[in-house]
Amino acid sequence: VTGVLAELAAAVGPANLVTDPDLMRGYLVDWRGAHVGRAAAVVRPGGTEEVAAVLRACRAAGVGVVPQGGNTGLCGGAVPSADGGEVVLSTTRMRRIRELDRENRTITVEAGAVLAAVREAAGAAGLMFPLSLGSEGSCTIGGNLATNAGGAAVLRYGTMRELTLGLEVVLPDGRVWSGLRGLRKDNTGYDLKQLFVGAEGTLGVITAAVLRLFPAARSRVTAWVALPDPAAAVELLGLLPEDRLSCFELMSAESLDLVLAHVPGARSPVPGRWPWHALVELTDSRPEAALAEVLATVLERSPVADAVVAPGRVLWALREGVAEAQNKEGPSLKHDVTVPIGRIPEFVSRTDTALRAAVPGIRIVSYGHVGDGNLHYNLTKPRGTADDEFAARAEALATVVYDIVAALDGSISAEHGVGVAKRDVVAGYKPAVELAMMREIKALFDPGGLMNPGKVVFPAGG
Ligand code: FAD
Ligand code: S2G
Ligand code: ZN
Repeated sequence: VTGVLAELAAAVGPANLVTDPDLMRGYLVDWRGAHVGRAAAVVRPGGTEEVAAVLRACRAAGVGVVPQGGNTGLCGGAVPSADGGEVVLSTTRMRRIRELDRENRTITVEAGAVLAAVREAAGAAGLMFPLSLGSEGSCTIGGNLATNAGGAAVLRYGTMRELTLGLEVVLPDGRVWSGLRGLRKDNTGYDLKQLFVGAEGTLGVITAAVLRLFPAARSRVTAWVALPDPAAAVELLGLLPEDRLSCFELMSAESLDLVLAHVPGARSPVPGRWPWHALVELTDSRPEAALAEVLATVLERSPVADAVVAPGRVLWALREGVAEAQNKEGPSLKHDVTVPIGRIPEFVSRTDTALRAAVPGIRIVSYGHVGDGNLHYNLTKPRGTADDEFAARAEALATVVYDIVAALDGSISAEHGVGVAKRDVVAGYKPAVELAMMREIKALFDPGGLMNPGKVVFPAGG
């Protein structure tokens, strides 16, 4: 690997080739500390041509490359393996917003641009980029594309897949594909950009994208509602006006309990103890949309037990607080699942029952984007038990969860992707022909298996 280091230094400039173990450390561990890798170096290219030079050099030397953006991924996809022979390619220097085209309602950004900065740039132009994740302060557009990120506004605006019109990608052999077209219609052959959205860096490095912009929300109302059960949540969801509903997040009592215990100053918005809670947000591009009245009318004839309208930032802080709060209670066994929306109640009752029987005292931290059928069904150990004892049951408990998801025609990874964390288990829930097609595409673009080695799919026969 030392031979290639000189070439990498030449490609990105010595200051952007990091080999010092202390300086590399942050790039080698994921956000949760669940995945730790080793690397020969971290390279920080400043632009597309430098990325191409890096990939050419690594390919010639047979060195694996792990693309990394904000390193907020939750499946270990952005950290290298433990063998120490790979190079982490950090896009964080490539953060320019190249162009905002108001008439075309598009914005062209580089892969390392942070999501919050892109949302801010759209807002400054009186428009909106709607992707909304708790990690927006650190995650990058390249990572959002590579994981096909979802988040809170999917039910209104779709996932990253629906928000993207064009991509610039450096292929594993160093060729640059400039597909930065801002067209809503372009039927001139295969829709190649969609191969790279959700590929988690296994088919090439995304270096720029053309993203869709939307009218800004000029009126907004956010409410917190107490609910007796998930069936009431699904019934309420069906009563809300689809053209105004932008977010519908469900939370179990255990999820809120963790936030109240670990987020300073957090208070439940509704008095009393309720088994389920939901955050509901309506928006409209017209300033005088009288959304509070619309919401009040719906709530009156819905099965909610209590409801309160409050400033969005207060309620969102409670919702976004769950991710961090879980980390404070020992290992969070995460299951980022989705089922057809009407089957959420059946999924919850069947899986809760099975898990409470298997692990008495287990805490089921289930919350998330039920508006689009996605639930973060995360498990925390019973109070007073040892971390490693609970973590040792991860595989068996995941099988219980995923078998029920599969029985309900759902998916065992809704928005976070596969990475290494779910690579093996996903293979068990996909038809053989689908796995074969994915491997054939991987072999076509990256015959040497050097792009993000070991992530998402095993090479054929691997
Ligand atoms: P990284 O973690 O750096 O990388 C993620 C994957 O993309 C890796 O496989 C990496 O190799 C690849 N990659 C990164 N950049 C590139 C590139 N330029 N080209 C090719 N491949 C690349 N996710 C959701 O979908 N919805 C949520 O609601 C959500 N909420 C979150 C809340 C918190 C508090 C946290 C910590 C995470 C959350 N996430 C959520 C997960 C994570 O933020 C997303 O997956 C995000 O899109 C990752 O972006 P990133 O820049 O951090 O990517
Ligand atoms: C969210 C990320 C955190 C988790 O907060 O919406 O996507 O624990 C999640 O799953
Ligand atoms: Zn989420």
